[in-house]
Amino acid sequence: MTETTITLVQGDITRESVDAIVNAANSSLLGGGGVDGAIHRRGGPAILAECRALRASRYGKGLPTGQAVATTAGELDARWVIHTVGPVFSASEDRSDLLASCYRESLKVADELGARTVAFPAISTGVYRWPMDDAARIAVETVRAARTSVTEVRFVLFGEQAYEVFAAQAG
Ligand code: AR6
Repeated sequence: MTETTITLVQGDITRESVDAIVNAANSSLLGGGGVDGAIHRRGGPAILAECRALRASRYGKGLPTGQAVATTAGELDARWVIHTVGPVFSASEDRSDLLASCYRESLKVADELGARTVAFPAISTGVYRWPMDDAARIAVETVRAARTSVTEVRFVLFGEQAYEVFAAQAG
């Protein structure tokens, strides 16, 4: 296991140059809005074609929440996209373990691929409504605790507020 450096960037994850970009997908694997839409738009049709093939072969019922699976990165400046499904935030049920699982399982897939640099968005903090400060805490704690060969985890935050919240957690 190597030391994993956490870096923070404010910007659009589809512009990052890394071995693997993580997608905050949904279990259909067929695209959506937010980061998912941006990745498919900029990455081109090869990603969706592989997602469809994964559905046909392994995930007929969808990719379960908290799990992760890789495809090609199409035209993105990366070798792979790792698709993971975050939990929808619930005020009445603690789903933190599922959110942590997204980071752990994505890093496990990265290790299987041999990826050393991995960019993550703030999973579940958009359409799935997870409060940014709590999501940032879970993200940073989980990555710090992970046993992985990934040397750099880059959190790519959309907007200054998200960046500041992650900076406070990663401090
Ligand atoms: N680069 C980096 N971060 C981004 C970008 C981008 N290009 N675009 C948005 N974000 P979301 P979720 C931020 O909604 O909450 C999709 O429809 C955004 O500001 O993309 O996990 C899927 O198909 C927010 O902080 O993902 C699912 O149905 C964070 O990325 C559902 O949304 C995550 O927002 C998943 O919801």
